[in-house]
Amino acid sequence: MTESSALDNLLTESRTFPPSGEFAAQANAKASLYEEADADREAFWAAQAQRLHWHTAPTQVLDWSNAPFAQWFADGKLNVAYNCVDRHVESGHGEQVAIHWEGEPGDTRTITYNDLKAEVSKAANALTGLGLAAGDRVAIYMPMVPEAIFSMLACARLGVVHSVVFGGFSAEALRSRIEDAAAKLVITTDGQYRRGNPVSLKAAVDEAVAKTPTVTNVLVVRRTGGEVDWTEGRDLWWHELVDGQSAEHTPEAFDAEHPLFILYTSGTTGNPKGILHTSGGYLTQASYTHHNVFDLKPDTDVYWCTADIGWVTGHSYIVYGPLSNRVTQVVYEGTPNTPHEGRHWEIIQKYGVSIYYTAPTLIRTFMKWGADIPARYDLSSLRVLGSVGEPINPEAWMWYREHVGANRAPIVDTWWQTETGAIMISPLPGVTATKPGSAMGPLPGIGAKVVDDAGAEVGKGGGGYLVLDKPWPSMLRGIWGDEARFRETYWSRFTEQGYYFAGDGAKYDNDGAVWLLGRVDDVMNVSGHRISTTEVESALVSHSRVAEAAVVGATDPTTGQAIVAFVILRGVQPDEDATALVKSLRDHVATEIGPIAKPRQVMVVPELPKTRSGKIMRRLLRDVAENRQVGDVTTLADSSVMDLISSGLQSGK
Ligand code: 6R9
Repeated sequence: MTESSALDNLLTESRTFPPSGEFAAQANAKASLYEEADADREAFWAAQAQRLHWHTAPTQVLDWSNAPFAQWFADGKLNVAYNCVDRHVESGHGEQVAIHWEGEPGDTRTITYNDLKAEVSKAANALTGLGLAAGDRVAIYMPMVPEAIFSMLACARLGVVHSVVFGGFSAEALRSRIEDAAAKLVITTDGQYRRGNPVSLKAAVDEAVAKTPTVTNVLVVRRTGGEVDWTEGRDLWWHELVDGQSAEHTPEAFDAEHPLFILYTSGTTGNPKGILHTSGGYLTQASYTHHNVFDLKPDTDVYWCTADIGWVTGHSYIVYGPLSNRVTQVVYEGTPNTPHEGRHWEIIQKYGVSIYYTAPTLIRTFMKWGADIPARYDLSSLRVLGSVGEPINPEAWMWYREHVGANRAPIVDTWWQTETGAIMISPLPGVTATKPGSAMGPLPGIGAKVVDDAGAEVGKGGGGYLVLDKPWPSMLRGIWGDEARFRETYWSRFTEQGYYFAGDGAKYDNDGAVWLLGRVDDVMNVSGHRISTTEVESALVSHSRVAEAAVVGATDPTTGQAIVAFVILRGVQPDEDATALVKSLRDHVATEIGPIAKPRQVMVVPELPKTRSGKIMRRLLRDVAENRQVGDVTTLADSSVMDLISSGLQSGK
């Protein structure tokens, strides 16, 4: 969404949806949470930490003396996997279904907490047998199969740090992440289903680990049954190694600040950043937010978060938050239109899903497919709807409310980031009167503000940058191996005030509700996935035919933003087939980064618009990409460049 269209919404949006008395009466969250948190923030978080089982209860809450490196509950000890699995078995819920797993081809698995405990214990024993110990790193490169969740929890159980790499990423993206974290083990599958077809995954691992000497083993789950190359001594089948292990494993307690995972996310420059999260504070906030924002009732609800575990939403709202709260949840392996466009609604009907958490890009896709599709299914079990990943436009919000939520289920638009670890800004169902398109306000215990360039809070109706003005339990503890970049990226913009700079633009409306307006840096948001313009540019210039490239995110009705690339070719090849070349450039980006980074359009241009200091003026390229009149060109080193670009494009070159 462009800033001006969001502003228009904001000025015209007057609809509000107060919670029903019926919902409010049964809600987990009460308005008093805000008062409690305001009265004594640290005492509030100490109380939330009681949601967890501590082997050694913490006496400390926040230590901010070494800011911006926070410590939360530092003298406490816990085991994250014990909290997500064993304690539910010990409290008599071993027979409760933890996961209703639905494979893309239609196969299913039902996993109870007893099963989960056995599977995680076996996997933990297997990893120990491979020589892994607390502090080591493991890369998990898998589709949405149950073993992906078992693997994450097995790592957590052993204090081993996992780095989940999205299964849609390329071998090269996997390689750089393995290398950065010096991972010893990669867990993967033979292949994965993509829109009904099995495709290889193991081959990408083979390619990646050929160049990563730290990796001693590759553990492979058989999923599609496709052919795989095998390196004896290095490669191991899951069913041969893990299935025969003992289902008994005693969890050890780790310090609250013991690292739990690294998750890579795009930055404005250079390589992806390895965002580091630790244990006690992270789990406290994941659990607290999941309980209050989704109103989870563990005995009756069926929850479904449609994210992939390759993203932070999958970490915090499929694995850690929900399982710590003894959820019964649906995990779906596949795409929403396989084998038909009603697949999600069919799954909701089948399992009686009551809480559904998805992304605006998917809601807009559902809108495109038509409201008659959800209308064919019984969705009456749904009672809370969530949205995450990008600003949700009011039209999509209203469609979601009407056609999915029957004008009854509250919608929670949840703003947060890989770096924040858990939800930060969101309405509370049963408490907050919502507005279509607004994330409303910071949760109890969270400090967030909209500030101007100088760091001063803007007034009602004002816009600026979103900052987080108080440390929070699930905050990132750094960028793996790069302290300077951590300080520079998040803490150098408002040093004086000590604010965390989120990189998002935001506004207050006249009632003080927060409206997120998208990134203010060179990070694009495509279908809720963060992709940096620089990353795609680097991929393009690594192609032999490209001399220079500039990439912009153009507004797209379905994906939020779409990648549009402008390239200058190296030399001229008279007989070159332009269509074939553009295709090869798009494919090249998919190979280098992954299919999600494939540009929607590649435009071949003779020049790029640059300032005198050589900075590419993406704003002007965005005008071209969005078919707008090109804006102010006075700061261009050569003001005729835009004419050259536009005329070249019109003549179809
Ligand atoms: C959880 C997640 C973070 C970026 C963030 C912002 C955008 C996420 C949003 C939202 C508006 C929401 N974003 N949720 N924008 N409203 N409810 O998505 O993490 O992948 O790290 O992306 O996504 O721009 O800065 P991550």
